[in-house]
Amino acid sequence: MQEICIVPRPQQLTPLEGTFELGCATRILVSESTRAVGEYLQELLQTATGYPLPVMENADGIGAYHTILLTTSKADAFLGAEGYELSVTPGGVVLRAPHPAGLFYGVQSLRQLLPPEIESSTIVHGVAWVAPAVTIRDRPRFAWRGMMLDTGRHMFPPAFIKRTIDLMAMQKMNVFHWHLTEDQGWRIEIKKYPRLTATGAWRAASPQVGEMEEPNGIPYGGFYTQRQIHEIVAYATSRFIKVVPEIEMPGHAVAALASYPKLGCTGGPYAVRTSWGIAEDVFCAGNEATFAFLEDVLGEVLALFPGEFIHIGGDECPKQRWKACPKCQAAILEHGLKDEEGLQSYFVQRMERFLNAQGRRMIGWDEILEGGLAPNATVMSWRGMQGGLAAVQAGHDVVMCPTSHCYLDYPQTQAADETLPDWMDYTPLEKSYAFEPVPSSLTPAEATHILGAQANLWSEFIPSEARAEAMLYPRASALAERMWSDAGSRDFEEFSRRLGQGLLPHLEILGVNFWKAGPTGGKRG
Ligand code: TNX
Repeated sequence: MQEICIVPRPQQLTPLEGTFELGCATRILVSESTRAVGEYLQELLQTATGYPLPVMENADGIGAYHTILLTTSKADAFLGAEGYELSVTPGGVVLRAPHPAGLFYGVQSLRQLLPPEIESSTIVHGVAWVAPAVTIRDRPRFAWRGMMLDTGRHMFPPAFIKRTIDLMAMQKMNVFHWHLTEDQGWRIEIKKYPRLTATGAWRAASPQVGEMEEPNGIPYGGFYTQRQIHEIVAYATSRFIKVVPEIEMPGHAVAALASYPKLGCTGGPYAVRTSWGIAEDVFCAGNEATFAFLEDVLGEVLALFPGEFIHIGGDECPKQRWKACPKCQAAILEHGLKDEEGLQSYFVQRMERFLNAQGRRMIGWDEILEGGLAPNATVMSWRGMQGGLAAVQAGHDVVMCPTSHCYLDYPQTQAADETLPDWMDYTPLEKSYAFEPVPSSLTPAEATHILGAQANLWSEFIPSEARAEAMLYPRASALAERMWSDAGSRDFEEFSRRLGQGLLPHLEILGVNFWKAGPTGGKRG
């Protein structure tokens, strides 16, 4: 019997005798609540097969010969918000889940059971569209299965964002963390502050390949219009992916300062940065105008992103400027704060109050713990697991994405690489796969505060889409498995086989430039 290869690994899988074959008579049966997923499946299967695969209403929730039934009726509630049961037999396919999201993930599993040519964007003749008979019962381990893309350092066009969303969905990831503002570029249109994109989206140069400074003399920039963002959020929603926007504060804000210099402690002038690394210039925390500005910006952000979480950054905010700024020092006195760390904490807490009042939850990088954590904040732990651990113990929710396993901008080859700086640690596929988001010191009750994990792609050294894909895949696939599958199953050899025989051939046909290790050291794009 042929080995069944699905990534991420399903919780329970039982191979059966025989196969199911898609044919020109195959129909997709849905009810009102499952129609959208049915139409998604139709689209997925129609292009390569050329079969009509009509989507038909069938209220009784009972399959018929040669149908693919998608139903929520009589589904096992234990499967939760995202779990599903898939039964593939020679006579037909039944996909059952309590909620449409579960059906969507069942569709992703069914997709991987079919020959990889199913991914073709044109009709393929001469392929038998068979799936091995099997029953699968599956549900995710974590609710937050994220991927972050830094569009501040380098811009990726909307079509690439949508493609990334599709690939995330295929691997059952459900949070797209969109890093939209940086020292080197402000990428989101804000109607009230047009200079943010007129000025802040453009830089005079970027560092040369592999360098932190050394400008290359080539102007660079771009931004997403609100209309494009609206469309991308809708696209993600149709794939059960929540979009978490990140607006960086108080640091990583030089592009905003270049646009509105009064928001900085020195008043500028500032230029959108042309080098990587941490900037000393940050938002002035002693100026009411800063808060008014940020609340206006977030107001427009909230209208575009309906999801629960808003990311406010909070990382890498040097305190030199605040130390020398009369307004910041006055604010420390006025609010009875201890020092500049206290001021950062005041800043973040004030933004949290604003977001909570609008019915949203705030998330930030683990530096938001310094000087006292905002009362309801969720922490994204990147400098190791320690910040996340401390936050959980203080009763906060946490998303784990330590540099050690989850930073996919780090090299995956040990060979010298002049396109990357030396401070990045070697992070091969095997290392990402070995990731465990829940520290063993947590009690089961504490562990429920670990919402999940995330793959992060910072883009200082990722100037192209091809390069982005080479860095993301398949390491993101390894992390996707750690986010979805049970903690117990972590046999790297077995995973590699499943990846090589299952997911990667699909990605190949989708034209994904995934990393290929080998004598040449892989494609860099
Ligand atoms: C640290 S992770 C940063 C980013 C850089 C990244 C490079 C984090 C919150 N801050 O600004 O892009 O390292 O790996």
